[in-house]
Amino acid sequence: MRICCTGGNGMVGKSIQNIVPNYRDHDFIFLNRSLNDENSVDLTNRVDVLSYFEKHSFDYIIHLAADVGGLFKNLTGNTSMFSNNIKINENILEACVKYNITRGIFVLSSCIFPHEPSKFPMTEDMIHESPPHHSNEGYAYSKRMMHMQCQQYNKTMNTEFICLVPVNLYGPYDNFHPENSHLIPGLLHRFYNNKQNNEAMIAYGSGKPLRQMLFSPDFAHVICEILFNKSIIGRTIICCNDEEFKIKYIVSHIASVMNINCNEIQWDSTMSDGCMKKTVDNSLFKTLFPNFMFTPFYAGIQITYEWYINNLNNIRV
Ligand code: GFB
Repeated sequence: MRICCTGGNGMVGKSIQNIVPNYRDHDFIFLNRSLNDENSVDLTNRVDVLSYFEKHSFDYIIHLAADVGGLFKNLTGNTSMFSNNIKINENILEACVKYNITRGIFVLSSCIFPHEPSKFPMTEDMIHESPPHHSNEGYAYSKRMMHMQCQQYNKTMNTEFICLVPVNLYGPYDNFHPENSHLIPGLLHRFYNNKQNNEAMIAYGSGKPLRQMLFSPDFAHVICEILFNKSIIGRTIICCNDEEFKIKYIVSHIASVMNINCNEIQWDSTMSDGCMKKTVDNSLFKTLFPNFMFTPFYAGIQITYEWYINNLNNIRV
């Protein structure tokens, strides 16, 4: 099979590139935004997207590409993130239907779930129950619209579009931008620089919110397992293990991995906490993959930190 993977140069895309040798019967083509090669496509540009897919035929798609970021990017970027992601997702879906790509993986996020759900943990059928947290409603609604479209195409065009819902992803190849990144890369990068410059170790918010974390190489395996498992069609599946941590624990763990004294950490309570809790339910995933071994958080952080230190000169910021 020929598989098109959008967002091929991003954190999950790079992790899929690393496991492609396990799938020798298939051809993976990784799209990117900025390498200026024949697979560089501006996915917000409908004409570019349709002309690319007219020239290159595929059987399956893994749609990872998105205008994405952590809490603080979302807080200031809701309008542009909605607009960019709606264009990206609509262009990709239109190309899939027009050029007969009938099976694919479309990635959502646990942050698109309701901010004040009727119950915790939240299950797949609760995505549209009520509004998402205000901090990232632009991104959340764009992903919810993609989810609705996938289900519509599955119903009316007989497609097998599967929507996967990871919790907060982290790992090698992440974006370490000091302001726009997610918690773990943002903290690693800032703590590393603070340590180098003998500056105070600042973490944001109260440390009280709860987060579930998913090691991106694990998610890469999940994506490929589900894509090639033809018994799974048109479903929405939350992907996570049973761990959930307070932000304070995550920050302290990162500090200890970096040999930073946790007592040195100062909390900037003027910075937003974002959503306090977005716990989702992994029962469906565990039914489908009862033996899947997730990387424990402490191990994932160690691997991510070592990757960061070994790739300091070419990290994405
Ligand atoms: O990963 P993060 O930025 O996004 O985590 P969300 C934010 C939480 O970590 C907040 C605290 O409680 C922050 O106060 N925090 C502490 C920090 N120090 C830092 C830091 O240095 N950087 C960052 N970024 N946070 C995102 C959504 O929400 O979840 C996105 O906004 C995305 O759309 C992602 O889907 C999965 O988990 O709050």
